[in-house]
Amino acid sequence: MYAIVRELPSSFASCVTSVDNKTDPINIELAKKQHADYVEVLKQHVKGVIHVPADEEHPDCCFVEDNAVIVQDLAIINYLGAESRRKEVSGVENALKEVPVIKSIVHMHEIDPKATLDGGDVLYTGSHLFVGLSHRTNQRGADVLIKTFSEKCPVYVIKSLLNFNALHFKCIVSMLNDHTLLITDHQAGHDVLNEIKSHTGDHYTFIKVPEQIPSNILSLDDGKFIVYQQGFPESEKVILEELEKQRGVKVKALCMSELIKADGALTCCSILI
Ligand code: CIR
Repeated sequence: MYAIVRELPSSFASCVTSVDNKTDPINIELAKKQHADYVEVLKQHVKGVIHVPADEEHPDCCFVEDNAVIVQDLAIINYLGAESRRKEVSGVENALKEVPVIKSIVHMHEIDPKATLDGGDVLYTGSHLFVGLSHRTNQRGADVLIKTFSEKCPVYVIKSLLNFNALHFKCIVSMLNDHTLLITDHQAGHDVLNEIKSHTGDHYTFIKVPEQIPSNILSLDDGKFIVYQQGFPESEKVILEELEKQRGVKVKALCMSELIKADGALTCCSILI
């Protein structure tokens, strides 16, 4: 497995965010350190890490997950929901050209100029691809994924997220392995769970975590090792009990406080291929 990451720019504090950071502004040096710690963990668990240099014109550029969706050998370069982020994708596109398994790259904007989509709204489990509609991802964006990937795997559109205040689908649900998902134990999570079940029956086991932010974990080594957010003791209890103790998953907590201030989750800082 390869990972694409992008350095955190010094302009990071000008990112798009819904968090009110006035009283506790983003500490850039700490953010860079937290991001570097994340990359260090990745290095120990993937075959190669491809580094894309930071782009100071695009404060959110380190959130590479949003830039592309990849299924097997085919990559779509997204047209992001936030206008200020749309031009950041070229750096990631260049990196994708270096990855041997990627055989073709298409551009969402050329398939449908009205489609918008952030990769944070897409969960590809290996068996299914789920795309959540959100304030960033519209139906036409989801339609591009259906058109492009349906021959490779079933694509399901999840609509219930629109009733809630979450930025992305993967702020609510993330993957441990191809049969197990972590989901937030709030109404948004319950609705998403029911929608996923309506498409896939009992294919997935769901592990419910009490808080929203820690429902986004980074799963590596086919789910045998995970990174989770430090600082959420209620959810940590579930992770230690149900993942580490019961399933033998190796776990690592990382403090990503400064990235959380930018609405950043754990999955969003890498593209895993
Ligand atoms: C944004 O609002 O677009 C960025 N500040 C955060 C993006 C986080 N992306 C993700 O979770 N996939």
